[in-house]
Amino acid sequence: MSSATRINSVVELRREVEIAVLAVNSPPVNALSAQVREGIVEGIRQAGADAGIKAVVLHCEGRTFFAGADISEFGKPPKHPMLPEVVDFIEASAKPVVAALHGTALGGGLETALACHYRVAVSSAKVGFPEVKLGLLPGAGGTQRLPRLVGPEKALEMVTSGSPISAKAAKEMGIVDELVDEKDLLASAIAFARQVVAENRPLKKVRDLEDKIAPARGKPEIFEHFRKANARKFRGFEAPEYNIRCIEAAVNQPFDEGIRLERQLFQELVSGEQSAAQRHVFFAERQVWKIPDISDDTPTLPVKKVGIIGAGTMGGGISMNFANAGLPVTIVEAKPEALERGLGVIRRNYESTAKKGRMSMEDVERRMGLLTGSLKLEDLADCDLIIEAVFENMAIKKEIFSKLDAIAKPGAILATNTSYLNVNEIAAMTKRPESVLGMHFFSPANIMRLLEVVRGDKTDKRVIATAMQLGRQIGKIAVLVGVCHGFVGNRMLEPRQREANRLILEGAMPWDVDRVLYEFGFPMGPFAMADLAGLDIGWSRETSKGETVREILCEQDRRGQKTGAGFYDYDENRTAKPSKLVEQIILDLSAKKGIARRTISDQEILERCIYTMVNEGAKILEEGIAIRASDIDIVWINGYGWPVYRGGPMFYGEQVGLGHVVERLRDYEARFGADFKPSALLERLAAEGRGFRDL
Ligand code: T1G
Repeated sequence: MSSATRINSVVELRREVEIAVLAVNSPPVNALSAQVREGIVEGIRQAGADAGIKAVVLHCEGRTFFAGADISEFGKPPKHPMLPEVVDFIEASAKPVVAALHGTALGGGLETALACHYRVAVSSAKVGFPEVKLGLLPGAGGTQRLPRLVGPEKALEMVTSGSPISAKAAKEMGIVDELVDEKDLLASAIAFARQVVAENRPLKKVRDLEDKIAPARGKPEIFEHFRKANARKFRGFEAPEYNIRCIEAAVNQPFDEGIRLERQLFQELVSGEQSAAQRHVFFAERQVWKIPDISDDTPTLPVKKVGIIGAGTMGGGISMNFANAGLPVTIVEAKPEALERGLGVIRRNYESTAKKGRMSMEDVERRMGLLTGSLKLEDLADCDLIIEAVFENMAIKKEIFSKLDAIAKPGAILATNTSYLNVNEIAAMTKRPESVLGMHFFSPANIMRLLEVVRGDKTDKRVIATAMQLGRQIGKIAVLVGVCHGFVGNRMLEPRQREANRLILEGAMPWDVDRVLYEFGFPMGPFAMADLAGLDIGWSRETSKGETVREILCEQDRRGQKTGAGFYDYDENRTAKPSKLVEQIILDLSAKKGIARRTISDQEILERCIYTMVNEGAKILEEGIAIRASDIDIVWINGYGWPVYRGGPMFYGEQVGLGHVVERLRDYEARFGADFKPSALLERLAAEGRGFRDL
């Protein structure tokens, strides 16, 4: 090795005889911050000016090639050179620049690589354009260079899905020129650069490529078809359409024209509400793991064997998570037929995944092989973690925990999957409350990403650290919450349900409320959701008094989709239609309750359903049930279908303005009572002109 020049604190230029290595080291993920951008441009400039240098290798140290632009810089005053300037500078270099890819070359990182004249990668590398997940588009030439390399169809898929592809697939698609040895990326990249020089290969500028886009020119049907095929998936999101327009421009307009449009559309998105919300979610998803009084180096307890009590819908789904992670699971049921049914459901689940080609039959057998059924609690004596997932009844749960206390080995973690009940009361049934906590999964538990980890008053920090780590290990996003009725998610669901039920008695119809929340971005409204889940959950004819619409519907055997009728009528394709009969039931009940129905605006429906949630969230923060407001946002986005492009209820409250939320709540309080009384925290923040993020 000959010599090195430090360009700045994160970039160094090393000379390997006639090849220069531009080495970047900006942990944790070599984000393309202002310093990195500056260093790259200066490095290319110096290499260009050095006659002895024939080519440049762009290489990142640490775990990955550039993982994209520095997301934390968005929304702040621009610092030049901006990334578009950097990529143009690289591409315009008179000497070949070879990008050496490892880790995750994403977003601006891949755009930087596409501006290089050649790209080599280790097989484990991944490349992709995740910008759409941030409500953005590749704003440094990616939407114009990618289709020139891979064609419009593949480019559309990559920029609208945001999913990375493997280096192998990238090689097949022409993004990567050569796959090199895992152990020796830099040496292989230098050797490749030497070969380029030795063979006097041309400076391959992606911007000049035509062969992949020319065949699609003047064929708008390609894009129309793509839009139609993905309309449902893209519903509510702005960014996908902006990405499609850029790819369409890449095919039909000269490169620089396309770049101009890309720049304009990028600016529109980056300064918009949706991207601000999705960037908030990006960082919020990384904050949830940080617990102020439990440091990252808190020792965790070994979990090699898991026990699940209950093989019903929740118990079965929970078991699959651990089997998927390679952990042996013993599932205990009270009756043999229930156990058999539970294991049968799990096998059918796996087999249907295999039928869709997303798992091999060997995989199915291996995971089923990790599951052992039992009818005896005693068989859980050697488990490191036991999760109770039985019927939501306090007496039953208390009985189970007092038995478990006598059976489970010392140090075993005892968790309850309760959705509402007091974890401290359950823990008090044992002599080891420090080992008891809640692990609240969401149905279907093998699919839903959210896990509420419920911290009891006496739960040990190592037990919490272990549960959070396990959550990550089984692919969940774990949020630590405190003990209260319904924890965070279900507690905030109650005011929304309450208002929805009131609104249909005051003048709206179920399909009005559902339409407003559907258009807001939820996958479905509360009444369609109730029909899907079944209206008779927790209902019995003996105790039914016909005092709510739901009770009356159940009394008339309208139990939801499963009976073809609930709040809606359902046809043979389970398509929901507003029901004249339900309308009459509601009108009659309003009259019976002496409620004078009135016209209710969509805005009132939205405000009463959403602002009451924000208010409840503020109370949750006041009580310390949630560590931070963004945790509440993550709960609602990953557990209750809150649209990610609205950032979560607390972020949305801030975007609307807490002052406005308080004003609207006060108005409803004056008209409808104390349920709308703004929480003290909300009042204070509004008065001080501050937000939850300032807490
Ligand atoms: N900018 C700023 N910080 C980032 C970052 C980024 N691009 N990527 C990661 N971090 C931080 C993250 O907040 C965390 O910080 C730490 O790094 C480790 O991340 C113009 C517009 C690369 C797959 O969207 O997907 O380029 O919490 O915990 O699980 O066209 O990070 O430790 O303080 O996630 O190993 C496009 C985003 C940007 C990729 C690694 N790029 N990053 O996952 O670690 S937009 C992205 C990721 C763009 C241009 C456009 C993942 C990862 P802290 P981590 P990980």
